[in-house]
Amino acid sequence: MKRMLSGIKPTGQLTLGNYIGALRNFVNYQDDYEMIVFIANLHCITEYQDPADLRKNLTDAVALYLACGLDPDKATIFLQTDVHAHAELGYILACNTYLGELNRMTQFKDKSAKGEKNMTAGLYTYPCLMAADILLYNANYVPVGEDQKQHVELTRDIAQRFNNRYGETFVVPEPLIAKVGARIMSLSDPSKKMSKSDEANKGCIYLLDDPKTARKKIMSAVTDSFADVKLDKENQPGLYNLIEIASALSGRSMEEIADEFAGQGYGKLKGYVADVVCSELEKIQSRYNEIIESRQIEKILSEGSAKAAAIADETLARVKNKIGLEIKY
Ligand code: ATP
Ligand code: LTN
Repeated sequence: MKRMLSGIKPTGQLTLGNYIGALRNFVNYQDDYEMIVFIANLHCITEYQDPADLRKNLTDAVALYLACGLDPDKATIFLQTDVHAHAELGYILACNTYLGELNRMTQFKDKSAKGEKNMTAGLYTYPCLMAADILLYNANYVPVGEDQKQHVELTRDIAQRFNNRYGETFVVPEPLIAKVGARIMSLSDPSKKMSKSDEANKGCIYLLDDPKTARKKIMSAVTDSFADVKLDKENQPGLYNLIEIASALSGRSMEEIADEFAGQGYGKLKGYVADVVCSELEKIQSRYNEIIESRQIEKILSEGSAKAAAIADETLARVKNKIGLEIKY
């Protein structure tokens, strides 16, 4: 069975973008692949997090993984910091990555271009840690949203370089990007990705938003003044995004949905999108509440990290041996 690995940062609450672009796909893959998913808590401290908020977000993220359908009997689920090999291999890979490569990472470039102050060294070297996350497990595939493709490609370059330098060590992974929903856009600004760090909060639907709030956000989503339901990503990006959300969640094609609402006002389409989203949120939230009450999270994480550490420690030992970092007795 091929192995698949992915992670989500527990920065703030998980969003509908995380669900459609990543989480939902993990659930679909867990029957056919050996699935490893983790909570990337080391990645999220590349920017300051309030400790109490972070603790709460960690629990919520695990509970949401489970509520969305990840099954601990099928997938290995753990917290990144519970497997020490991530930080250690992250450092080793940083020593095999060039500054020029990190300078080209768009996520970092965009943040610097915005003139963000207090950017940390951790944010800069983050792709090396992400490469470690993936390479430790010899993962064949990495299901991610569009924004992470570049980081997986860098991981491939780092793995190939290491293999060339030290001999065959790492499996070179491939990114796996869904055809629909790989980049859900903000409802208030369809030129931007729907993001947890959306300060105004209006453009982002959180998986724990109460359905009334989610409906309001959808009904006031920015569209256009053409007053014509069509699939035109370039000229009607807001509308396109709404149809993509509905398509991803309903399994209907985007064309079919656009045809159904052609000639009707945007209000009707928005109402449909809201129905689809709210019914998904209600399902997720009711399971989330059960999981929080069942108090199983700690046990699931400790079993998950034991399984993960067995794989990761073996890879790390091989890496150290190849590099010549240990004395052989
Ligand atoms: P931020 O929103 O702060 O930029 P993030 O949500 O991108 O953070 P993660 O939580 O680590 O960061 O993302 C987890 C997964 O969700 C990744 O695979 C990412 O590509 C995917 N993802 C995130 N936002 C979207 C989106 N708007 N559309 C589709 N996929 C997304
Ligand atoms: N960088 C990703 C989260 C992430 C990840 C990973 C995804 C960290 N490590 C390994 C896939 C594989 C993000 O910011 N969305």
